[in-house]
Amino acid sequence: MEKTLIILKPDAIKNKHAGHIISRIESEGFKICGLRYLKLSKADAEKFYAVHKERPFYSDLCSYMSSGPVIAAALQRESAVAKWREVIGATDPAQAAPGTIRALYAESKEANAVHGSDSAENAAAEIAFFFKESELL
Ligand code: FUP
Repeated sequence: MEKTLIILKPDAIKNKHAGHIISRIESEGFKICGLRYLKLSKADAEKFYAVHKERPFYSDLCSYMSSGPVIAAALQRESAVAKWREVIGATDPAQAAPGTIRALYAESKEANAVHGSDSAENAAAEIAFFFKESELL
């Protein structure tokens, strides 16, 4: 069993897609190990996305991710990282396969509804960013 860290981004919450996305988490066979509803500070977002700090969109992305509440969740499943990335689709919703979460719900490359860890190693670090070990069930 593998874990991944996902975020329902501010657009998903604002557009009232959270219920649909959580339902999809369940129907795709993920177990929810941890769940938090919170608002990131700009500094939190900068820390979370530090790997992208040289990219041109970094500052706008961090402002966006701290612009409203998000839901962060730690999910478990066989091949959780790859499976979640398959379920969410490509970064750019215009490129996302039909039926994927980003094709259904994303507004743009930045406001693209959901985050998913890109490796098991990064998932462990991202889960630790949001959750204490004792908060994971
Ligand atoms: P993904 O792993 O699909 O979330 O995509 P990336 O790692 O390529 O991008 C990381 C974050 O940067 C995503 F939240 C989307 C955002 N992004 C932009 O805001 N603009 C871009 O041009 C590309 C990515």
